[in-house]
Amino acid sequence: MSHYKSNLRDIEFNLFELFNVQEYLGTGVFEEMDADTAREILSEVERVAREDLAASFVDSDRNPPVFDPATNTAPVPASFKKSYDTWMESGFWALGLPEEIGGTTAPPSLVWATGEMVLGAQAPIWMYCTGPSMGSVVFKNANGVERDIKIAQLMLEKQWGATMVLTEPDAGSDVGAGKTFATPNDDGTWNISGVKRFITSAESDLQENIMHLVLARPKGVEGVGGPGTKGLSLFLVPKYHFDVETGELTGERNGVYVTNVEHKMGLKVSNTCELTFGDAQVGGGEPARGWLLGEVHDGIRQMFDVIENARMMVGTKAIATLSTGYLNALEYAKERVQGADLTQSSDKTAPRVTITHHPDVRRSLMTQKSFAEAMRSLVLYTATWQDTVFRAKAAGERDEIAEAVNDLLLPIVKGYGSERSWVLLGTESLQTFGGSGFLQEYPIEQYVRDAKIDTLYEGTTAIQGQDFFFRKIVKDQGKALGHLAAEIKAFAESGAGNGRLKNERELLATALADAEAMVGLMINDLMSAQDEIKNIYKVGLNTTRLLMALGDVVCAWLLLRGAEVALDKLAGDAGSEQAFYEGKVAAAQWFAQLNLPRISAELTIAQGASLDVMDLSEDAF
Ligand code: ST9
Ligand code: FAD
Repeated sequence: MSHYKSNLRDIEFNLFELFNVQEYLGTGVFEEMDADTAREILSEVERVAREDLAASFVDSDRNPPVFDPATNTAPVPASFKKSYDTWMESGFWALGLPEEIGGTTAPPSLVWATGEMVLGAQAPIWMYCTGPSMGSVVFKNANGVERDIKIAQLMLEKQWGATMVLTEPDAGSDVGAGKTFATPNDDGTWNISGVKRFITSAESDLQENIMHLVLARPKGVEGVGGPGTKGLSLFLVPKYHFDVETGELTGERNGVYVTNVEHKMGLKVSNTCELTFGDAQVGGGEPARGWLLGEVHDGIRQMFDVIENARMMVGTKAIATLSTGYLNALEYAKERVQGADLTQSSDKTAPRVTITHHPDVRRSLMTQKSFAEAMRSLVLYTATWQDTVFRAKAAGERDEIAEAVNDLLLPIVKGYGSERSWVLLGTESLQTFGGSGFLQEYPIEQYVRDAKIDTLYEGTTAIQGQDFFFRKIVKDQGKALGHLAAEIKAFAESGAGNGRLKNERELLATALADAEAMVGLMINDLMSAQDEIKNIYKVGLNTTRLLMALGDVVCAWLLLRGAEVALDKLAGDAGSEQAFYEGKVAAAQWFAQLNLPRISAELTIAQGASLDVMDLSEDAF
């Protein structure tokens, strides 16, 4: 039986009942992708994910790849290869990629809806198969250079692997501290030298070639390669050399080798590699040759095309895991008989009941349900802004507000999504199983281990909080936040829910006002830092708090919008869907009632931020 429990009904609710993507599916740039086709794709991906991809989930955790230092290889287990091959044969990985290089046009909302199911069933498959999507970043940044366009096409056609190569032992969050450097050759190629750390998918036996997208600092070239991130360029460095015209491997090994694979807490089948470039002592000692992407030295901006997508991916992975964690917990709770109903607790002969009868278990289950559904809505809502960006571009225009709102939401998806999911998987989903949750008989302990990484890679939560405040709010001059806040305010002040959501809309209005007050407070602290520089520490003490607070507000709003839709359906004859819609209303009310009042307390805490903790001597910790 599959560990993976999908929630296709709720995905479809979001896409087709809440965000109404069918209004633009089958039209314009999405002419070939109508709503029926999208539903068929979703249904088939759900089946493949649940049956084929999930099949290797346990085996690939218990029998992870083993690094062989003699050959610098780390083959994946056969079970995983089988799942991977099934996914590649399905062709669904090409959804959303440019047709010019062999992709299939599809709205990002559909791509991320499929992404949830793949990432929930066996996340490393999505990660190993991102060669074609990184090919699309190569294509986008090729700057008209024929060779790079060809490479992008080959990455799709050949289904090569690819990696994003930023991190070094002394350059993690601080990417700009990277020391790996590049020197130009006469033939237009570059030699890369250095050691990168923690590189996902840098070695496996899944693909015939791997294209590494590497940030390195050009050396000895005037005008480029200065300090910090802006001195980094992006190089394409293949594992094996190939004929750029045909894609045929030449048989020559490039001098980029995996020199270690980490032993990790979770996500074990996803190889996390030390990657050594151009070391005479490693492999055959060949130089690591690569090409500068495009004709520009603009590496960090180019890499952020990958990072933005990867941050969305990480948030979606976390949320997908919470959803299957919840549904597994729910199934267990419906069967596990333990104790008597609380109303009969003094009667020692009272019948024993399933644990769903206990108030504390119901509290836990509804907390899991409301967060899983709120954050699914958050992912798909964000994706609909990406749809808008996509449609504008296809029409030869730019929708700047859609771009900015998407940018604003990304740290919420990644930072808030991963933190809430990882915590709830441990404190609620696993807890529902009692001691059994701690056992490997059930998938939850693996979910907890596999999901922790989501708060760390692609920028830790601290980095997401800073990105959110300094870049997405301050640098944006509050435009995207203002747009979103106006929509939330309008909903709170509307008659949505015909009185049934009145209390929750009031809670939403207060929470939004408190979160906006927190933004105001932080901006004041930032301004005051012009006179007293240390006041910037007060901002830094609150950036993660603000991210989490606004995450709660946006999630509550989305759930309440969903509840409004559900109430409309319930006003008619909901038939067999009665319980589904009642569940949507209940989850929204629960989320709002339990989470929104806390934002006022968060504001009070934020207002109390003082420099005491910064003035404290390190010895006092
Ligand atoms: C990693 C991988 O952890 C883990 C999982 C891998 C899974 C497999 C791969 C899946 C990939 C999916 C591929 C899909 C491909 C796409 C498909 C498309 C269909 N937004 O603030 P400044 C830029 S990997 C956009 O001064 P500092 C911007 O150009 C490792 N751009 O920064 C900016 O210039 P300007 C992940 C942004 O102080 C420039 O950077 N590691 C954004 O120099 C400088 O900005 C990390 O994530 C943004 N939000 O450097 C590192 N932010 O301002 C985390 C910056 O002129 N650390 N730029 O526009 C950080 O993010 C730091 O804040 C820092 C700071 C490095 C940016
Ligand atoms: P550090 O940057 O040393 O951070 C340590 C702590 O300090 C964290 O809590 C952090 O939040 C905090 N901190 C650091 N700087 C600041 C600051 N300025 N303000 C506030 N707090 C701060 N990298 C790649 O390039 N490619 C990959 O494919 C890849 N895959 C990975 C896979 C795995 C399994 C892992 C573990 C890592 C991977 N990484 C990859 C690296 C990952 O992106 C980094 O680990 C991450 O960005 C954090 O860097 P660090 O580990 O050096 O931690």
